[in-house]
This record gives sequence, C-alpha cells and structure tokens, in this order.
Amino acid sequence: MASFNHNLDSLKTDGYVILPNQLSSELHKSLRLAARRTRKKSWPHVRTVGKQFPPWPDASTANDVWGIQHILHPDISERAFEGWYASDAILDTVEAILGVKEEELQLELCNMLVNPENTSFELSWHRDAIPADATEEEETEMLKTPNFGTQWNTALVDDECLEVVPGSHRRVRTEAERNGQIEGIKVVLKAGDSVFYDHNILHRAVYPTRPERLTLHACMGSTRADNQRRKTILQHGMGWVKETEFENPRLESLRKRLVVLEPEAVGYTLVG
Ligand SMILES: O=C(O)CCC(=O)C(=O)O
Ligand SMILES: [Fe+2]
Repeated sequence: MASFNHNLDSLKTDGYVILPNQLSSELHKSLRLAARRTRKKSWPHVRTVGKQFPPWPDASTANDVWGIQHILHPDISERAFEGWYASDAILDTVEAILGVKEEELQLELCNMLVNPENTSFELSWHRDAIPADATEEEETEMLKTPNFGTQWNTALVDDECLEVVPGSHRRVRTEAERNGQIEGIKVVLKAGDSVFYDHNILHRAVYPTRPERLTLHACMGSTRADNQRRKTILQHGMGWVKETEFENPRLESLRKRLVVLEPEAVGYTLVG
C-alpha cells in the first residue's frame, strides 16, 4: 500500500499519475478485441472531428470521429468493458483516490478515444471543469470547488496523444498561459497503462490519423457529489442508464446509485 500512497501523492501534487501495466494479459486482449469491434460498429454516439466539447452531432453527419461514446450501453453489450469498469483494479483505485468505499461509488462516463481515420485533429489547452474564458477571480473560486470524482485513460495500444502541465490543477493560469503560451509534457502510455488525472489540470490532446489509438476514457464519482454532478453526467446523453439493467451485479449497483437523484435517499445531505 505504501507505493499506492506514493501514487496518490503524485496525483495530488502533479495532477496526474501513470499506473503502469494495469491489465492482465487476458483482460487486455479481450478489451482490445471489444474496442476494435466497437470501432467498426455503426453507432450514433461519437465525438466528431472539428468539435472539442459536447454536444456532438449524430454519427450520420460526421466525416470523421475521435471518440466513441457510451461503450457500456446495452446496444454495444461488450462484457469486457462492463467487467473492466467494475473490476477490483478500477474500483480499488477509485476508492483510494476518492477516499470512499465501493458502496458510495456511482457509474459515470465510459467512452473510448480513437485516432481519426482521415483527418487529424487536436484539442486546445483546457481544464475540464473551468471554461478557458474564466477570469482570474472565477478561476480562483472554481479551483476551490471540491471534486467528488476522478477520471482516467487506459491505453489498449501505445498512446502519446495527451499532454499535461504538471501541477497546474492547483493554481490559476499565468499571464503567458492565458495568452496561449503553454509548455506541457507528453503523457506516454504503453499498451495496458492507465493515467489518472485531475479534471482541472491544464491539458490538451493531439490526434494524428496514425498510429492506431484505442484508449478507454472514463470517470467515476462518489454519491457525495451533489445532484449537479449527477445531472451533468446524465445530461451527457446518458439518459439510457435509467432504462437499462446490467447483468454484472457490481456494475448494476453503480448504476442504481447514479440514477437515484435524491442524495438523501442514499444517506447524504447535499454538499457544495
Ligand atoms: O484525448 C485525451 O486523452 C483527452 C481528452 C480530453 O481532454 C477531453 O475529452 O476533455
Ligand atoms: Fe479534457
């Protein structure tokens, strides 16, 4: 556990931590097969090239995509994704990061990021929870907002698309950074590695058409999060979770905790 505490320290200090080789070779293989099948599927929920933030248009209007949304959706129905999202490895890590028990975790987003086939693309520098046009005062306030969730990328093949500014989740942007002069470092993942990162770290991503990218991109939160976080998650086109029921009992418990929209019902008062 000592080494995991070290990882938690890195996540707090640097805003990200790479956890090498997180997948058994069997799970890795089934996830990679499931990911390649999913990529080939005709599926309406995608991230379209040319657009950084949701909502994204339906796949039928897209020339190219950089992500496949909602890979836990019953119409995709890949057991490998379901088993992975609700695995010991993921749940133990999320529990340690958030300092809560599995009984307090809720299902959130689970997507897949891919190389666009024909048109390279890139995301500009951003924080996920603070708009780029926030004033210094707004940024200062928003950086204080407690976060009851964590997010991560798990690479199924080698991936160097993500760039981060270490430590930037704990401070406002410098004048130079506000003017777009940002020095980041590449997050280099070998196949099987995961990176957990703070949603407020300054980051961007560069998507060339080659090599292949197959990276699972997910988040999970605590039921201590206020209804605003739940509504945001559900409004991310995730209404389907209300109608579905997973066979995997751990995943089903996570789902039920997200769809209960009154925190009182799960034993917590509103926070934040
Ligand atoms: O491609 C990535 O790894 C990062 C994606 C990202 O930053 C986002 O979707 O907000
Ligand atoms: Fe982001």
